Amino acid sequence: MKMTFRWYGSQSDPIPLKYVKQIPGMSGLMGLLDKPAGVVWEEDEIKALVDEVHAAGLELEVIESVNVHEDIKMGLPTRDEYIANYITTIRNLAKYGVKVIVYNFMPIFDWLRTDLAREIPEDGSNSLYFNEEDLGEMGPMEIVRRTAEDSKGFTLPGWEPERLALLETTLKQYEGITPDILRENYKYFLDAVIPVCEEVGIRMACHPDDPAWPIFGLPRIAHSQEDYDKIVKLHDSPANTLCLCTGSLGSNPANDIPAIIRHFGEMDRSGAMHVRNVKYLGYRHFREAAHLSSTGDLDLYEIMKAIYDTCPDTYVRPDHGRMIWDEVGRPGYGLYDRALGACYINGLWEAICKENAK
Ligand code: DNO
Repeated sequence: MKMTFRWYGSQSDPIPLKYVKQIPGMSGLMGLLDKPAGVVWEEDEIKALVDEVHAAGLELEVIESVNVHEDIKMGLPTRDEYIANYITTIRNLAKYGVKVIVYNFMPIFDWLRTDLAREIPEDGSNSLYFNEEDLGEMGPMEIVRRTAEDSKGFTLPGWEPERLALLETTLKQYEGITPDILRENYKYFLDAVIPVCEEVGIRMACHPDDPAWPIFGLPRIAHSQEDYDKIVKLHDSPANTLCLCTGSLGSNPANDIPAIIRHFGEMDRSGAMHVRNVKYLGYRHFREAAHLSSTGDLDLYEIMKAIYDTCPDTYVRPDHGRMIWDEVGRPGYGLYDRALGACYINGLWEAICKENAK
């Protein structure tokens, strides 16, 4: 396992890389450049980021959120030009030592919450929260407005303003796109990019739908083991992998997370992992919890054991943390609780390794 940390770049992330390096056992980042979907990530920009990360004593082997343009997902004639750009980005990233690209194929919305700072009554911390009932009242335009308003001025992953500005039009364009059509468009994309990944030594890792069910009537095709079985078959290759995010998949209690990790770990399809915990509050109603198993409903020990047994070399990052100790930061991406999460995951890992070495 390589422990990593999501970081937004020195222009946008209030957490200095020096602090990230000081978290015990941190090997590197799941980093990103803040770029609109569809554009090429230029070599000089990638080099500048890689140099900065290396200078801090960290690695940059995983890049997150190279976002797929909506025209690719919708299968529009313009998709070929965006796929060509994506391929150039893959080649550019490979030149600078990137091994895994975490992306998603969700229409319009990446992750979605109805409250970015719901107080946890037990201890006064707060975390990201979702209640489908609230969503019904809000509708897509309202949720976008509220999310932007509540983000405390920070850009949020997957909520690029230029993309969401076209929300109404894009929602209309998706009418008639069924899950099967979306999958066909996905295959078209994978058939183009995966051979390039094989050539340059990069693995694509598909992030699940979050929450793990369809929203606003949009087709969503990556929220269960069955969905992912179809995705790996769309283009069967060791470069066509998954980012098994425990909290996203785990928002649906029907998903058995350790079993899903074992299933795809055994197939060598775990490109990267996001590890976090979820607390169920009702039907399609949950909040994010501290990483410690007993504070939520996922069993982090069983999750780490499944990783140890089936994909021990995968990249892991502590996913969203709560806001604690009065930290002011990007919702889900503060320093303190994610650092605690990393330490806890490392502790589980050490215990599992020692137990198995006996
Ligand atoms: C949310 C993140 C996601 C993820 C993207 C990858 O917090 O885990 O935004 O990075 O879905 O494209």
